[in-house]
Formats: sequence, C-alpha cells, structure tokens
Amino acid sequence: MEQVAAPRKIIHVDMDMFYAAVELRDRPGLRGKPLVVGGRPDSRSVATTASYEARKFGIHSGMSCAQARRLCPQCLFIPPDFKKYRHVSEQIHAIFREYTDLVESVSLDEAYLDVTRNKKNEPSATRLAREIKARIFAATGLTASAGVAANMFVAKIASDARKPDGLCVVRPEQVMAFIRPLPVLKIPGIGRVTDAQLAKLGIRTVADLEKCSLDFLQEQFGKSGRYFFDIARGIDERPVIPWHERQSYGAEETFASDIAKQGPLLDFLRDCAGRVFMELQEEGKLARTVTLKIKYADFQLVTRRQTFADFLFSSEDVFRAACALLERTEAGRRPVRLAGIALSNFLPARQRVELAAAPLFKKSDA
Ligand code: TTP
Ligand code: MG
Repeated sequence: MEQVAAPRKIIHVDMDMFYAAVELRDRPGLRGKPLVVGGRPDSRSVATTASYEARKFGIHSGMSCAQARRLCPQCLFIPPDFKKYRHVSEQIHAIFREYTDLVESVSLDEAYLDVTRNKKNEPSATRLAREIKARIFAATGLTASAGVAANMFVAKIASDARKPDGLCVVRPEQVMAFIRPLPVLKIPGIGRVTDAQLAKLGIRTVADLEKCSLDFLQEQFGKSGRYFFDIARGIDERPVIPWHERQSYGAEETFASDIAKQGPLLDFLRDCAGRVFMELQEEGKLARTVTLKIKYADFQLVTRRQTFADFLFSSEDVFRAACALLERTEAGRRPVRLAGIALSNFLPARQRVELAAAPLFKKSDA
C-alpha cells in the first residue's frame, strides 16, 4: 500500500507592528496616534515601523522619514531602541522553544515553528497557536498574529491574513482557494523587482502563476521558476531549519608583512568596507555599528567601535567610520599585522530584499 506522509503542522508567528507596538506599550499616552519608529524626519533616516494609525496615511516601513512627515505632518517620530526589541525577541523565542526545538527565526519578531511533534504532545496546532499567542501577550503585553498550515509559505501568508492579533488556520483542502486570489507580491521571496517582471508577463495573482508551465517559468526565472511553479500549487517542502540571525558581519586579514604606514592600511580598509557592506546588503540588512579591529606587530589587539544614530547606507559610510576609528589607534606609528572591520546592530531592511538575496533560496540551494 502506498504510504502517504501525514501533513506537517507549521505555525508562523509574527508580532504586530513590532517596534511601534513596543513603544506604544511603554508610552500609553501615545496610543491611537500616528507614530513612526525611525530617525528624525530632517535626517536621511527611514521608517522602521509605522503604527496602524500612521499606515492609514500611506506610511510604511522603509519609507524615508521625510516623506512620512509629508504624508502626515502630525506624525510622531520615535527613535528605535533595539535593546528593548531584542529583549522582547528573546522572550518570545524562549516561549517558542517550550513547544519545539524546530524554530526558524526569520527576524526579531517572526519565526516558524514545526509542531508536527511537539514538547506538549498536543495534536492540535490551532490550540498550540492560540496558547502561544496568549503566552506572548502575558509575558510581553504585546499581540502577535499566527498562521497555521501544512507548510511554511501558507503559514506565513496566513499569519498576515488576520492582523492584528489574528489567528488563521488554513487546512490542506483550503489551500488553493486561499492562495489563488493573492497578488504575487504576497509570496515570500517576491519583491518589487520580481513583481514588476511578473507583471510584464501579465502575471499578477497566484491564479495567473498557476496557469504557467514549469518550462516557461524556468526559462523566465531560472532556478526560482521551480519555486514559483510549486508555490502556485500550494506546495512548499522546505523544512523548518532551526536558525538564528547572525549578529555581525566582518572581514579581516593578517597581512603578508606588517604595515607601517597609514596609506596602505587605508587602501585595505576601503576594500574591506566594500566587501563587508556588500555581504550585509545581500542579506538585505543595514547596520548602525562599526567595529575596527587592529592587531599590532607585537600581537596586541585593540578594537574601536562606534554606534551611529543613523544607519550606514553605503560602503563609503562604512569606510569613513573606519577611518575615524583608525585615528583612535596607533596605526601609522606602530606596525600593524592584522586589520578588520565588523558591522552589527542591524535594521532588517527586508523590503529591499529581492528574490536572489532572500535567505530561503540560499538555504534550499545549499
Ligand atoms: P514586520 O513584521 O514586517 O512589520 P511589523 O511587525 O512592524 O508590522 P506587521 O503588524 O505588519 O507585522 O517587521 C517587524 C519589525 O522589523 C518592524 O516592527 C520593524 C522592523 N523592520 C524594519 O526595520 N525595516 C523594514 O523594512 C521592515 C519591513 C521591518
Ligand atoms: Mg511583524
């Protein structure tokens, strides 16, 4: 007799307007007001989150704060407090791990849980999702939305379907009716660039995508064609892989011979800044902290670090920061055997992540 694997039970949990919700929790007087978490509107900074009231004015994550103010002059701007968000993130992840070790963390406020087998021996994923939401609220005072489905992509879309404080369960027999009307932009991994490419081909919804042959999609989109083809049929076999976001990105080098002068060191740092910035950019992130590491010829190691109010938007920004940090070392006066740059303190600028850079493809290709 043919063995049919039982469907998996995946829960996707995503906090509601995360950074803004944390700030509103801590400033109850501001509830109901349009609010953006981001830098000052007269700086080059971007909105990390807009409260639901602010979203009514068309403000969204990734928009410049200057534009947000134009859309809504009475909008309040609150600087991000990453330490607070990280703390909440640790709280919710601790809750997740009480249910399963199969937790794939996507960002501070978002994770997939495979609860097919779970530590509570609870067969109903719906009941688990309800309980997890309640536990999160009790521990943090914040609401989360959850999606329950047999695979990651449907669970992800489901968690978004009833925001805020939502719970949406999509059973296997409901999947096609649920996904067919969706615009392709809703598919995880499809960003604005791919969406525009698909639109040119007349493909706007999942139903449109479903009509395309595998050959056609592979011809148009290479490796991603297969992913699109499967997604359009509600198929997503990616396993939930326990994974945690990297905390820093860096590059360093021990030189073939010690460097005594600043000039060649600056050349190296320029190159290094470019490499590290590019790596970060490929992950769709921006950083606020630059760390310079210098090891002198006598093996003494020093680090110099600076955290900026604003994100570093280019490799030139990173290079300039590294140069300023270099001034705070004895490089140029003492020979240096190793130098390196690390970036940390991230903004997960996921909106700018396009298909090629989306981690889910990197993982399944590996
Ligand atoms: P999201 O879960 O995408 O958004 P959200 O939690 O603010 O709102 P929603 O209720 O729609 O889920 O992102 C989580 C946090 O990540 C968000 O609060 C701020 C941060 N973030 C950025 O810093 N930049 C971005 O471009 C996005 C999309 C999010
Ligand atoms: Mg969220």
